Amino acid sequence: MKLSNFHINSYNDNGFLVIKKFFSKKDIETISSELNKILSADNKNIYLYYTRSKINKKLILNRIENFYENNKKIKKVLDKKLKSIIYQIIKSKVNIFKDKANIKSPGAVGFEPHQDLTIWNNMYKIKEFITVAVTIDKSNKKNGCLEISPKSHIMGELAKFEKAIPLNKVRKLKWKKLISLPGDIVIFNDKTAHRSDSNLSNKSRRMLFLTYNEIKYGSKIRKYFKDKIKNYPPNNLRKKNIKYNWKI
Ligand SMILES: O=C(O)CCC(=O)C(=O)O
Repeated sequence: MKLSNFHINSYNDNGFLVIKKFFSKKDIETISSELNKILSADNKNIYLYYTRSKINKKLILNRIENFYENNKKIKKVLDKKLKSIIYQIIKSKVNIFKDKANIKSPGAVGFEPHQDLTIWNNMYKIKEFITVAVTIDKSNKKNGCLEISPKSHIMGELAKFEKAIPLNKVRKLKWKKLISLPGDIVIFNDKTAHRSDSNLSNKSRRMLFLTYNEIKYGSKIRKYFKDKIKNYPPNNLRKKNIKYNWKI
């Protein structure tokens, strides 16, 4: 897909860009069925995170991480198309930095308003990250669609390190609910404030979040996941008597 100047200016002005129907139905079906296969396979390199449902306190699947480098079919669908679209926006080639599928099973809690910058600030000396969110299941107000704050990317750091944006600032920001259909994408950067509500519907709301860095910073994905499972391992790799803290 070739982006117009209108798209690129819109990304630069607002801090995000929505592209409807970016991935075909077939692409999304491939990703969806591969995510399901991951759940029934036992690949120790792909990490499954579970939390408690806010509706009935049952253990529910929350996130799948590190599938990008461990599932050839998903990688093939995503790789070229996303790298090409990012290239058109930031005029630089990129490497994948991290990947996750937020499953948002029924009852999953939402995400507090935050900028990714406050968590990854200068991580591995990388100065800027760009993320693409890919809708797998339709998202709406009931299942906690992504919400973005237009123009927040030019407001500097809105929160302290590893913290959510404080309420007095959240109230002053504009918020836009991004209701989406399978195949839609939204591109934003590490300064763009975003959040989402809990999923109070009876179906999952799966959305991929693929984060990239410019190639001049190298390829850090392996290092990222090595450090990640040390600091915040998936449920099946946790040690007893240690409290692990999820940072936004
Ligand atoms: O999945 C969502 O609803 C939001 C995800 C998010 O904000 C994040 O992972 O940083």
